[in-house]
Amino acid sequence: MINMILVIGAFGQLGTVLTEKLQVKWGLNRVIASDLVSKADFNGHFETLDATDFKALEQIVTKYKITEIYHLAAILSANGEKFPLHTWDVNMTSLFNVLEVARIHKVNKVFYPSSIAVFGDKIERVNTPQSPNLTPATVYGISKVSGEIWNNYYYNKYGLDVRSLRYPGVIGYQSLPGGGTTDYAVDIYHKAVKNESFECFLEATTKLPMIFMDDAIRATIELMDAPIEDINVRTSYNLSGMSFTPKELYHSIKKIYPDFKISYKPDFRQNIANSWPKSIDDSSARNDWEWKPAFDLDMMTELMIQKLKEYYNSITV
Ligand code: VAH
Repeated sequence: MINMILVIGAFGQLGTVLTEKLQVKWGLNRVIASDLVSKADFNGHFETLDATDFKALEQIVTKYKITEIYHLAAILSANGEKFPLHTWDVNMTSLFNVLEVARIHKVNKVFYPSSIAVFGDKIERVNTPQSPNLTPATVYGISKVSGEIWNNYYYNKYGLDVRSLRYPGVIGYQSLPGGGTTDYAVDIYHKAVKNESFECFLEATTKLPMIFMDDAIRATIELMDAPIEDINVRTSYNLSGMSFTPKELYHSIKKIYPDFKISYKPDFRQNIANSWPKSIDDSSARNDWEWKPAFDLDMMTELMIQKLKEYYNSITV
C-alpha cells in the first residue's frame, strides 16, 4: 500500500523540519503539508487547513487517500495561559477531529506530540518516571494529558495506531518556537550570533529537559517506524535529550562568544517552568524501540551557532 502522509501544523517549529525529513524519506509527492496559512518559499504539496474544521480535514484526507497523519498543531504552554478555555478548545477539537477522521477513513497511523508539560507537582522532578501522577499546572499540559488518554482509548477501542512522544523543549536553528516556556533556549542563540545581549525570562538556575531538533526528529521517525508489537506505551513515551539551566547554556555559548552577556528577569513563565521536571527517565523508549539521544549541550551549541551564523550571513549579503 502506498503511504500518503499529512502533516498538520507543517510550518511550526517541529513541523518545518519534520515535513522536510518526511519529504526526503517518502518523496515529495507522498507528503501533504498543511497549516493555517501558506508560505511562499515552501517546496511541495500544501493545503490550507484549520484542524478545528472537521469537514476541511476530512476533505484533505479523502482527496489524497491519507494513510498517516502527524498532528503537530497546538497552542503552547505560555500562550495557552492567556486564554485557557480557547486553548483547551483548539487543542482538543483538533485532536478529536484527527482521531475521528482517522477512525472513519481507516488511516493507518497517527503521530501526536505530547510534552513534559503533562507533569505537575505530584512527581519526582529528577529523572521523572514514565507514569507518575499527572497533575499539570497549565491548560496546555491538561490538554496534552487528556490527548494522551484519548489516544490510548482510540487504540484500545478501535485499534487506531496512535503513537506519541513527550517532547522536552526542542532547540533547532531551522525554525522558531511560538509561545512556549522553553523558547528562551532558542532565542538565546539568535542573540549571541547577532552580538546582542540576552535577557532571560527564567532564573539562572532553572533546570529543564531539552532536546536538539535533530534528535527530536529522529526520535519521531524511529517511533513511527518501530514494529507495532514493540510499542508498549499507548499514552505517550517519555523522551530525554539533555537537561540544563539558563546559566549552563550561557556558559556553553560563552566558550564561543566570550563577551556574550546575559541578565535575568523572570516573568510568569517562571511558575510554569517550576512545575516541570528537571530531567526525564526515558527507559521505556530506550527499551521498546532503542531510543538514544546523540547531542549534548556543547555539541548542540557548536552546531546552532555555526548554522545561525550561516543563516544571518546569507540574509545580510
Ligand atoms: C512549551 N516547548 O514550552 C513547549 C513544550 C517542553 C514544553 O511542550 O510550551
